[in-house]
Amino acid sequence: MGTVASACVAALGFGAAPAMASYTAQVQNGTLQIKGDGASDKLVLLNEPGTVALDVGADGTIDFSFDRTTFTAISVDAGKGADEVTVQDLTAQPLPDGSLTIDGGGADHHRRQ
Ligand SMILES: [Ca+2]
Repeated sequence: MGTVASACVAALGFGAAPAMASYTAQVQNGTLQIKGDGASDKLVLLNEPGTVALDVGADGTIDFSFDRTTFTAISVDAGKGADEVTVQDLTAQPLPDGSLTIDGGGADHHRRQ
């Protein structure tokens, strides 16, 4: 006699990513991977004590926040478009040189201290 196991697993989750955000961000293998789409977007990377926060659209609202202990490098792939990536250091512990990679077609990035 066989038993039919019927399992209905709801694996569909609404993640932390807001639907409107044109960037996605996740930690993978110790690297915080930030990906933009083809549109022109502003991205502010806030280097805060213990946390790196991302403000997509530079509208003052934090869209993503990651614990600094979960990654050792940051990779930004801004995608196509005239993206503007700003790094703002709000802590005395700046991101180590070389740990931040910014890639993207028309990416224009600068650093504010
Ligand atoms: Ca935002």
